[in-house]
Amino acid sequence: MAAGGWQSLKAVARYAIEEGSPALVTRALLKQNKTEGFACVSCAWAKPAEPRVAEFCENGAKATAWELTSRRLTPEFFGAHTVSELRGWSDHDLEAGGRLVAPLRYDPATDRYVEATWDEAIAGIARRLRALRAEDPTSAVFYASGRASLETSYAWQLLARVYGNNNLPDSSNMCHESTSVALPESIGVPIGTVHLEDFAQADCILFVGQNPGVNSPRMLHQVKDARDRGVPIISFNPLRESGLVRFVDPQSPLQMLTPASTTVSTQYLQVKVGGDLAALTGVCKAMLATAAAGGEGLDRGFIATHTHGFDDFADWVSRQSWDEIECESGLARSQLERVAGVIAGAKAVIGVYGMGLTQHRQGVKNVQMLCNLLLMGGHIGRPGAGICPVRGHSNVQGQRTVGITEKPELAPLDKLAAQYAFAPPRDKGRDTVASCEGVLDGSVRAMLCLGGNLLRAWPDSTRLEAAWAGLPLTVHIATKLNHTHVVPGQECWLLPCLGRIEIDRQQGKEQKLSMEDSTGFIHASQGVAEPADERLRSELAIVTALAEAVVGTDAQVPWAQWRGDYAQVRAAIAVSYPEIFHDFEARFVQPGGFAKPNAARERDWKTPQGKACFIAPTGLVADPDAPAHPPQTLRLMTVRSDDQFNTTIYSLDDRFRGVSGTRDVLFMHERDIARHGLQPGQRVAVRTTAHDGVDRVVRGMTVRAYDIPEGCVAGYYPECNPLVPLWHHAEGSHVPAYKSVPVSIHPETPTATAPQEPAHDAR
Ligand SMILES: Nc1nc2c(c(=O)[nH]1)N[C@H]1C(S)=C(S)[C@@H](COP(=O)(O)OP(=O)(O)OC[C@H]3O[C@@H](n4cnc5c(=O)[nH]c(N)nc54)[C@H](O)[C@@H]3O)O[C@H]1N2
Ligand SMILES: Nc1nc2c(c(=O)[nH]1)N[C@H]1C(S)=C(S)[C@@H](COP(=O)(O)OP(=O)(O)OC[C@H]3O[C@@H](n4cnc5c(=O)[nH]c(N)nc54)[C@H](O)[C@@H]3O)O[C@H]1N2
Ligand SMILES: [Mo]
Repeated sequence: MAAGGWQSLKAVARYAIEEGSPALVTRALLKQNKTEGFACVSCAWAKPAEPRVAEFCENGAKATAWELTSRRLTPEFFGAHTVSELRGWSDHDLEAGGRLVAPLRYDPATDRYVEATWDEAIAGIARRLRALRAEDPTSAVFYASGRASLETSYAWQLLARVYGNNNLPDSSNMCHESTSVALPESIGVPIGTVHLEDFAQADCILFVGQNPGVNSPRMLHQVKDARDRGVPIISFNPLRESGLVRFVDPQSPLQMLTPASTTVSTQYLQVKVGGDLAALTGVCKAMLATAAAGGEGLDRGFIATHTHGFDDFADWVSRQSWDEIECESGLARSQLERVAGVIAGAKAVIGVYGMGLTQHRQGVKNVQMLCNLLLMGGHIGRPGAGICPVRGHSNVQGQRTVGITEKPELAPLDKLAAQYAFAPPRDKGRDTVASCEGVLDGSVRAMLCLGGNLLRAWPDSTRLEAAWAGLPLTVHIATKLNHTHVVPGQECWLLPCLGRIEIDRQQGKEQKLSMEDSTGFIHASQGVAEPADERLRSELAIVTALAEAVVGTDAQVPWAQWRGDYAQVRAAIAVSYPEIFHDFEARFVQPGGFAKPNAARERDWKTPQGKACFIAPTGLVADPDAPAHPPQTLRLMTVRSDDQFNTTIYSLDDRFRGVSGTRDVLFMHERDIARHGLQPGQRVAVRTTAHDGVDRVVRGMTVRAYDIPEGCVAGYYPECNPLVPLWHHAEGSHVPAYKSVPVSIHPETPTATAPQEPAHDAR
C-alpha cells in the first residue's frame, strides 16, 4: 500500500469522529503549521514559510484529534478504577480515556487517584522536594519529553539548576543523542545542516534508517518534488517501508484520481539490522576505487581545504575486505558499487537518517560514517546538500538549544549565574541511562516528568517498573493518562496541562510559544482551540509555580512575571543566548520563523582541528553482543507502527505492514521461521540472549513471515522494551540500542519440529 492518498484522508476523518470533536478538529487543522496557528504536536519536520492549504499529514491530524478529544477523565473515572486495576490496561486504553482535567494525588489507602486543588498539589510537591534537597540536591531528576516549548524548557532547566543539579535527561537521550555526540566531532555543530530549500536543489537523496511515510510524512512533499525532477533516492532499510517505496500525494488531484503513484526509492537496499557501518564503508570503498582509477566522486579541493584525517580514513577503508563488508551488511558488492556510482555522479547529496542509525551500540560511529561519505564529495555546506537527522518530538531539538542538558559544558552556566545571581551546579548530571541506574540503585529519589511515559519508553522496562514504585516522589505534568502514571511512587502527583493546540490565556492575553524544528528554524505557535477544561494550567504556569514554591528566591528569577507574560521569558532567553535569539520577539513570528546560526552550513568548522573531520570506526561489527551469523541468535529491532506516536497507541493496526488488531507480532524471514521449526501464526516467547543473570522475556508474540533480512527480526516499541538491557546502549552517546537486541525465539504452542532451547538460554 502506498503512503498518502485516500486511505490516509479516510483515517484522519475516522479519528476526528471517534474522538468526538470533528468540527473542532477540522477548524484546528486549517491552522496547523501556519504562521498564525500552532506547530503540530506530532513530528519535528520543518514548517515551510509558504504552507500548503492543508499543511499537515495523516499522523499530524491524528495527533491533533487525539489532543482535542471530547473525552475527559472525571473524578468518577478515578473513583471507579483502582490504580492497580489501571496498571493492567493497555497503553491505548489508558490514553483513550481522554484528557486529564484536575490535579490528582495518589492515595495509597484507597489505591486511587483523588482530586486536589492546585494549591494543595504545588504545596505538597514543594514540601517533599525541599526535604529531599536538604538531604541531597542531586537525588531529583527533571526529565523532559520533547514537546514543551522553548519558554517552558528554559524555565525547567533553570528550576533544576537552582534546585542544585544538572539532572536534565530528555527524550533525545533515547533518540538523537548519537547525533549530538557524533556531529560536533565530525563537523563542529550538533545538528543537521540541511534547510527545506536544499531539497529543491539536491540531485541525490539518501534515506538511511528513517521512515518518512510514518514518522515525518510532510517530508514526502519534498521527496515527491525531488522525484518529479528525476532525482535518485537511495534507501537503506532492512524493511521495505511503504513511504520509501511508493507515495500518493493527497494534495495532487491527478494522483488521487488515477492509480498512478510515485516510486520513491530508485534503489532500495535491505541492509541487515546494524549493517550500515559496513554498507556505508562499502560505498566509500567503491568511491575511492573509482577515484583512484581517474573517475569522479571525490571533491579533492574541498578535502584539501576543509577536512582533516582523509588519508587515514581512506587507508582504513582500503583495508576493509569486501567479504566482511558483504557479510556484515548483508548486501552484495555490486549493489554498493551501484550506489557509489550514483552518489559519485551527483553534485549535491542529502543524507537523511533516523533511529536506524542512532539506536545502535555503534550509533555514534554510524552517524560519523554517513558524514564521512558526504564529506568525500564535499556535500556539507553546499546548497542542495548536507546531513539531515530527522528529529523526533516536535521541540526536542529546541529543548537542547535552551539548556535542557545533563552536560554542564553545553549550558551557558556563567551567563545564567550572572543573569539570575546564583551558583549553578557544575557537576555532570544524569542522562537517561544514569537516571535509570539511579532508579534501580535507589540514588534517584524523585522523578519529575515534563511529559513522557518513561516506564514504557525506557529500556529494561520490567526491571525499572519494579524499582520505580520505591521512589519517594513521582510527579507528572501531562495531558493524558499513561502507564507510568499508574505506577505511583510513595508520593505521586499528576498535574494536567494545556496542550499546544489550546489557547493559553494569561492575564487576559493570549500567549504565544516557540519551538525549533528539525532543520533549526525557530517558529511561533499559538493555540487555536478552547482549553479542554477551565482547571487546566499551561506547562509554563505549572513549572513557574513549582519553582516559586520549591526554590523561592534562591535565585533572582521573576517566575511570577514570566507566568503572566511569555514575552518576558523570550527576552530572558535572548539574554542567555544572544547569538541565536537576538530580536527574538520580532523574528519568531515571521513566516517560516528564523534560522539558528549553523557554522557547518557556512563551512566554518568549530572542531578542535578547525576542519571537518573524517573519523574511521574501529571495526565493521555493529554489535559485539550479536554477531552477524550465530546459529540461533537473531537481531531484534523495535519499530513504530503507522498508528502510534511513541507510546501513544492510536490503534492496534499497522496499515502499511498489513497488521490489524494486534501489536504482539514478531516479523521474521520465512527461512528463519523454518530454521526454527516454526510456522507463521505460531505463538512464541522472545528472550534476550544476554549473560548478565537477568531473564528478559516477552511472551505471546505471533510469528509473521515478512520481507526482512535473514537473521533479523522486528517487533513493536514499546511492547518489546522489556527485552532491551539497560547496559546495551551506544558507546559515547548512551542511546539505548533499541534497534539491535540479540534474542532467541521459543515456541509457546507446540510444533512437531521445534528445536530445544539453545543451551545458553536454559535458565
Ligand atoms: N507518526 C509518528 N511520528 C513520529 C513518531 C511516532 O512514533 N509516530 N515518533 C517521533 C520520534 S520521537 C522519533 S525519534 C522519530 C522516529 O522516526 P524514525 O527515525 O523513522 O524511527 P523508527 O520508526 O524507530 O525507525 C526508522 C527506520 O529504521 C529502520 N531500521 C531499523 N534498524 C535499522 C538498521 O540497523 N539500519 C537501517 N538502515 N535501518 C534500520 C526501521 O525499519 C525503520 O523504518 O519519529 C517522530 N515522529
Ligand atoms: N524499544 C524502543 N524504545 C524507544 C524507542 C524505540 O524506537 N524503540 N524510541 C525512543 C525515542 S526516539 C523516544 S523520543 C522516546 C519517547 O519517550 P517519551 O517522550 O517519554 O514518550 P511519549 O510516548 O512521547 O510520551 C507520551 C506522553 O506524553 C504526555 N504528553 C503528550 N502531550 C503532552 C504535552 O503537550 N505536554 C505534556 N506535559 N505532556 C504531554 C502524555 O501524557 C503521553 O502519555 O522513546 C524511546 N523508546
Ligand atoms: Mo525520539
